Amino acid sequence: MAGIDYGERIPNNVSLGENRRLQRALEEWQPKFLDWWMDMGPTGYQERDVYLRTAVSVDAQGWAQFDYVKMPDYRWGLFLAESEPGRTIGFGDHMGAPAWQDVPGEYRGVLRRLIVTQGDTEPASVEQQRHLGRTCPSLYDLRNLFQINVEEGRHLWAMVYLLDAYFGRDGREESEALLQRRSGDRDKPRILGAFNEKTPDWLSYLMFTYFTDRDGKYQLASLAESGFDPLSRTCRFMLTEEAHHLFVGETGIGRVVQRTCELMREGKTDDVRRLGGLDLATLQKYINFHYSVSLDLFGSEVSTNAANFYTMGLKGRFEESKKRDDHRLKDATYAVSELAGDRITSRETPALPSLNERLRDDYIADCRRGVDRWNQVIKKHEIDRELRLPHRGFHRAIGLFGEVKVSPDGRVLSEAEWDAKKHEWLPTETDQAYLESLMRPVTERGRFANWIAPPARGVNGRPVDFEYVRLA
Ligand code: BYC
Repeated sequence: MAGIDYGERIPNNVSLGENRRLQRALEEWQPKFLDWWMDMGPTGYQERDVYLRTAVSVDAQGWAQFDYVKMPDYRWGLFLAESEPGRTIGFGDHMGAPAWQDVPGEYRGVLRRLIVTQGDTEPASVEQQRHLGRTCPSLYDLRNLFQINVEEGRHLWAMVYLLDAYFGRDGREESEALLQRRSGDRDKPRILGAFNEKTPDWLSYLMFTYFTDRDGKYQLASLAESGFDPLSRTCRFMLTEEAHHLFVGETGIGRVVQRTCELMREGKTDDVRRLGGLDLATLQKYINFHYSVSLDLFGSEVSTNAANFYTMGLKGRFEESKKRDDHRLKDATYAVSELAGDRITSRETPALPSLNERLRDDYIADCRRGVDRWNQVIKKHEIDRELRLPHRGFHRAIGLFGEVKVSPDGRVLSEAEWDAKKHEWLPTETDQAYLESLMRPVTERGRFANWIAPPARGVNGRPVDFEYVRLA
């Protein structure tokens, strides 16, 4: 087990104490991070005790401990998964060579860009979620929100470590810039589209943790295959924490679906808004929105960047090491969507530039599994309705489908047809206003807002009515 030295100012398992220059750089960055956290992190509750998990080792058995912590006192640390002795690069032109322990000079710029893009999403999501504490549906949910927020903060630390440790002055400048961009800001926005959208209510938040955090899972898993070993090890440990974020999204939406079905049955109506619930039609619109903006996060279907990342050995495929092929893909092909007039077809395309699309396909299959589980809940209530993922071309801004309008069932539409229908497919101002009217805080132990069912169990073996956040 690789222990973490809590005696040091920045808990870590990277022998930080032996690198004075890096330690000083990070100790200088730490107060700036805390200023950012106080300015842009969760509003309210900063002085409250929250029942949080903190990473204490990278051991698969018991890597975390749970206790009450005030968020600004959270021990954000630097943890890398154990190194694998003799690890070699698993794909691309350098396949079989020893994994790089330092940045390969010729790939410095590209690698920095990848790390910055990943790093930028972490503080962005904290900024997007900062006002949600005010309207929490329960203490249990409030605690989960804060758990995710502090861990996204730790993921920012993880990327800043790589920048400061391996990219010299440029890296330190990027670390500063990560604290300066702001989600949704016109002049200095976050890098990727979905991270500049608002997360104004708890349904959007649960959708975000289901759909957008899941992009995180796939991107991190691809970076965990990297030939640059420190990046690979960092991402491997981040994935351990990420699992909880996805759990919050999947079970959260599942609980909303559950409550909606209960209300539909009790009131013998589809229109559960009358009963203070969220109707399935509204849930479908939020799925349509969050799924489509998250699909954009995979980049264009055909991308030279993606081909280069792979050939250079910097970013692999999802579960690269489990695949049985040559891991170079120079002669391979992959089926990618194409537009033929107003028809959507697919065409075999060289595999290397299609890697974004391939990762998007893996992601789509994973998204579908959760939707199937929500549909099981609906079925159990003997309700003859289904939630669906819209067509991949629906409401896209990046890549092939950014140029056309596509209906949820995959028909290419004229602008006029789109304008006439879009209010049926995407949340409207009226939907948003209704949702906001439901967002009233519930902070009594064991109580839940009317629009969401309680979870099946509490956190870390604690009961559902545990005092997850101490309000006094
Ligand atoms: N918005 O060649 P293309 C997470 C840019 S989430 C704005 O198609 P490429 C998390 C692109 O940057 C995971 N711009 O794309 C979740 C490029 O610009 P340049 C985050 C976009 O490079 C929840 C140009 O368009 N991690 O961890 O193949 C909470 C041409 O693009 C977008 C990563 O993303 C967009 N959606 O792929 C907390 C991994 N899409 O270079 C955390 C690192 C593309 O021409 N990033 N563009 O100026 C990457 O691997 C790649 O940068 C991307 C884009 C997959 C994002």
